[in-house]
Amino acid sequence: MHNRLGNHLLNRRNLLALGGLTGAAALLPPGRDGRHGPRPRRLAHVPAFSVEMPLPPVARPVQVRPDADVYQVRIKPARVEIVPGLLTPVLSFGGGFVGPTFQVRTGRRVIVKYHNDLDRAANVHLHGGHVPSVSDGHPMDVIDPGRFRVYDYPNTQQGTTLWYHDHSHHTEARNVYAGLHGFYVIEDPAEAKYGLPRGRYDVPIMIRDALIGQDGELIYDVPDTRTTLLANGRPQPYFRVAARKYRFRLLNGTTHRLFRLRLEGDLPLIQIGSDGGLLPAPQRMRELLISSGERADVVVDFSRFKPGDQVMMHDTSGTVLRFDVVRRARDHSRVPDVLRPLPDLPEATVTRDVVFNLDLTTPKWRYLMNEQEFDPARVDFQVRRGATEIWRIHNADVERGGINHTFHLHLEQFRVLDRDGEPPWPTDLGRKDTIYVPPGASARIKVRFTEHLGRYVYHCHFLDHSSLGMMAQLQIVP
Ligand SMILES: [Cu+2]
Repeated sequence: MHNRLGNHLLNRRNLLALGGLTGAAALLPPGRDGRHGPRPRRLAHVPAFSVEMPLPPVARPVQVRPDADVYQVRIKPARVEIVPGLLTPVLSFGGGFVGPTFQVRTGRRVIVKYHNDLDRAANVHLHGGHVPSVSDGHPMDVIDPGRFRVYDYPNTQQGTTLWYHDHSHHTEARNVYAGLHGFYVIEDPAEAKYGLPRGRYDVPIMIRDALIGQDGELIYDVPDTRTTLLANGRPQPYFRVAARKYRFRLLNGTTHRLFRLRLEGDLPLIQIGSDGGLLPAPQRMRELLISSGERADVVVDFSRFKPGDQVMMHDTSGTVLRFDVVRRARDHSRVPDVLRPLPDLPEATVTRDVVFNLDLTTPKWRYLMNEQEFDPARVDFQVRRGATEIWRIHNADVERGGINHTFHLHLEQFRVLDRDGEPPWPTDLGRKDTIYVPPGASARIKVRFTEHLGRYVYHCHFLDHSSLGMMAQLQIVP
């Protein structure tokens, strides 16, 4: 009896964890803005620093054509080891908890055929990608179970760290939480001259959180409960480094969290790039604020350390990972004082307002942008191709201690002009596609819509919010 009940709960948890429909509605409202607190449950014991941080596998093309590299990836359920000794059912791109890393080049077209082997719809959004509408992974363009879809990426943008993740409407938060995420790194021949760390010293690190039950199951609950920090899919791992400079491509792969990252002893995080590529100049940071979906390209110099030394990377909520210095190494890499200049944008001809707001007055809270829930049949902003626009992003949620939001625009990288009339934050510099907007605050961004036409979305990148409606649609017209 007791066991059967236990099994029942376990099965139900697995269903929830993997996005089944049973009871899902009850678990949806996220975070401190939600109606449910954490429920009592048995959690896995997660030891710190007991596993090495893995590198996601690198995707290999199945065909190299004169005009494009062709890849195939299966979206499928998998069982992976996250906590040592436990197998966790996840949703995966290609079988791993962090999908294969695409390493592509500026100017080289890539075609990816994704087969959906799941029992539910999914899709693939290339976050930060400058891609035609049909390949963007619009929330309504889903791949039904048993079907496939071909995504065509021109890779005309400059080198940068993108990522790809599920964006199927209403299910994106739980699908990404369950593992539908991976890196897409655009390498740019124009970057070679800077002499930055490269090859094995250029390392992507996806940082995210999780709540893991005693049998290894990923539990999808309110974000505040996700207390286990993962780096490339393993809890608080160690990573062996040489005493030299590294380039770390940091991604906040959570669906709903801010990280404030710091290295032990205030070792600087030298930020060289953000969402859309290299910065005009490196920024030495003691603390790096990075919200869901954002990337920060940083150089860390371990040359002052000797073998045997350890350097922790902390978030305010706990330790993320530990760098173990294991050897000395020659280092010919450098961080030049001047990196990639940002071209001027034309004068803006259109100004728009985007307001995040939760309606707490209805029994079922409503997650709104400009007072409306997402409706795929509605175009919220019609944009002229070629136009340069200023968008004022405002977070109106100041009640109940305030609710955080993040803003993500598909298709184009933007610049942050100012925040409440003050200069942008250090982490706003460069080309951005995602920014954190605190309660009551505003940010002005400037963006130019270049060659592509069609439907795209912009939304809160706390996917627990966007999946409930905090998303809107733009259409670019000739
Ligand atoms: Cu939000």
